[in-house]
Amino acid sequence: MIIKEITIRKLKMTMKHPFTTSFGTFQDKDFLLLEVKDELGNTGWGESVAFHSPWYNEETLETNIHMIRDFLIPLVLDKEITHPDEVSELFANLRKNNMAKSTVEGAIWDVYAKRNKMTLAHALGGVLAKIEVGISIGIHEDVNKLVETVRGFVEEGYKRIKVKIKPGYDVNVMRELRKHFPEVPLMADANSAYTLADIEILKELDEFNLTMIEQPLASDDIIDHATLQKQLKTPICLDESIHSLEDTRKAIELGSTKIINIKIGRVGGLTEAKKIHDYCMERQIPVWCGGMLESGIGRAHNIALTTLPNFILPGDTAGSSRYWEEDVISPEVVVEEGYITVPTAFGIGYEPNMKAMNKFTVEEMHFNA
Ligand code: OSB
Ligand code: MG
Repeated sequence: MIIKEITIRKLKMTMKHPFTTSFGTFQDKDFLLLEVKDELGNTGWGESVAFHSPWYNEETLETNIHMIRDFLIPLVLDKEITHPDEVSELFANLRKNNMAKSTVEGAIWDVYAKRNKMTLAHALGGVLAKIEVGISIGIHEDVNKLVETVRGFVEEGYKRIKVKIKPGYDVNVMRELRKHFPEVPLMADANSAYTLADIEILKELDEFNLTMIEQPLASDDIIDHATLQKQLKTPICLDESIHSLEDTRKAIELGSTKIINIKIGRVGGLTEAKKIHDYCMERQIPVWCGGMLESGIGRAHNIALTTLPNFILPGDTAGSSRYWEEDVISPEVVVEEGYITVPTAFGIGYEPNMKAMNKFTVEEMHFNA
């Protein structure tokens, strides 16, 4: 396979509702899509999950453009690539910038699956025909409103409810939710808002039988999380701290985490995501697929990955209508009774909706062999 053309698109979409985490609130979503075309005219799509500003990790939309344009494209354009696993090897001498790498690698996985007439799920070794999904709910300062929001999603059938927490908005909130929803699988995501000084508060969360608590401590920590896990009954799940299979191995060996949230962008692509999945499966560490408020292109990659057998906990891949009035894929991602049926069309399984895509595109950059 030879990649002959690459297009980077910068898009601006607005979410239906603002989303608040312990870092702050946002509603505008600026992001990149990348399209590759091979020598036979097949196309593949990838999405950068980097945000406009570096609040989740150090990458941004602009650093991704710089990396992709100046370093990554020259390594793949007009080069013979037999299998997408080779892409991470081509990128191996460039440090970090995982979301940028994943954008390019994801598009190459898609085009590879299409030219070999298979689904991306199949190309990855996926086995599930439908996947279970949960939903991630942002901070609502009014807890009664949060209860009503949660009720709506429980009634829609989402398989697990995750809520964002932050200091001062934690034990009280989880207590209220447990009172209203005694049986629903519930979890809390702190996005790194606590330190070990808060250990007494975090221990109080044990009372609510949470499926897990996600990334309570610093975004690059695996040491303090091990100290915390020893004192908590609730399993810790790492999100921000995991950038690679090596991080996964170390965190598991230290006892910092009992569950891994795999995000394709954070770990540098599908090849690394699959390695983490396989490593965790051998050690009976459950994994699930996190979300980054993606458009349908990124969600499609998440869905394909989630068909691997150790994705035994519901992910954050809610349907297109969760955030968007109109998504950039067709058909849109639909959740029924908490399940997404994995598409059977080749590659990512959804077609780009070019009309919507053009409407949201603010800039295009073309690269030819
Ligand atoms: O921590 O999982 C997270 C959104 C943006 C950045 C980080 C996170 C999230 C979410 C939302 O929780 C997941 C989604 O619906 O895409
Ligand atoms: Mg998280």
